[in-house]
Amino acid sequence: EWKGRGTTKHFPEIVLGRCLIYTQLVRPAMRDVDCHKIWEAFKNAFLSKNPCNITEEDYQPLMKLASQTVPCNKSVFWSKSSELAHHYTQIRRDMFTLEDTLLGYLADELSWCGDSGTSEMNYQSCPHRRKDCPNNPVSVFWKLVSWRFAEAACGVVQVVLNGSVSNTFDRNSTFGSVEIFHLNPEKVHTLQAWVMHDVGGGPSESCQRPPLSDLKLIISKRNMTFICHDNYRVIRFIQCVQNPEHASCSRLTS
Ligand code: ENP
Repeated sequence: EWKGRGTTKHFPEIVLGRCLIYTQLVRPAMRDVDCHKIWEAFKNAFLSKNPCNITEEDYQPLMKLASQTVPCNKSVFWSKSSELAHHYTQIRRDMFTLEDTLLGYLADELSWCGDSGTSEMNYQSCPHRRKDCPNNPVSVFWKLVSWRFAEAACGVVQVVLNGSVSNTFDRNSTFGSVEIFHLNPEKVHTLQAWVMHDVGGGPSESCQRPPLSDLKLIISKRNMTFICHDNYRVIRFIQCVQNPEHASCSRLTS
């Protein structure tokens, strides 16, 4: 009936399993978190409810159970650069993207919804954000966790952007529409943007071009310092591990 993909197969087992892996193995400091309670709160947020009418309040019990603090200077945002940003934080284990926190880890790449008539998940289809309705279980979840992740950030924050697409800074993205407006200027003094180009990539955006000057303007108006670097060396190393033969990578050590 809906235009979006249905609930991911084995959703309950995946969420419970990811919760146990995260709290027991990935971040053992969180070993006392009760994953069964987390799963109960997660499903109660959307099961037996109209999947076009989900609210932030529906997720409040889950938010409370899974609360977590990211240390200052360790938050990493991203847009159009999911894989690279996550490789970066997998190496720099002290840094966190949203998907390196429990809530983002639980839901990463998954789809879920129920419907008001039954207490079952809908494995056939779920509402699509643009084609059906914006207040669906998945979109409301990501908007809420992204906003809370941004609001809680402190010190210097980083964003990994993709300089090889035309919408490097996209005002309609979660980063451009939710996260930058929820950074608290009383806690976050600087945003460092890393504009990464694909190794051997063609024409693209850079720190000097309009999309990035838009971002600079928004950040400066909100009283934070904006720093932008094209092809930040540290992240370039990661790209070069995947493309060791490329000429632009062999010059990197000089
Ligand atoms: P993007 O633009 O690379 O989008 C990442 C993914 O989020 C895309 O697959 C996009 O789906 C999906 N998405 C789901 N709901 C929304 C949404 N609601 N929205 C924009 N995209 C949505 O990066 P973003 O959007 O900036 O998100 C990354 C940041 O958000 C990270 O910093 C992380 O902390 C947080 P589609 O259909 O557009 O392909 C309203 C606006 O998750």
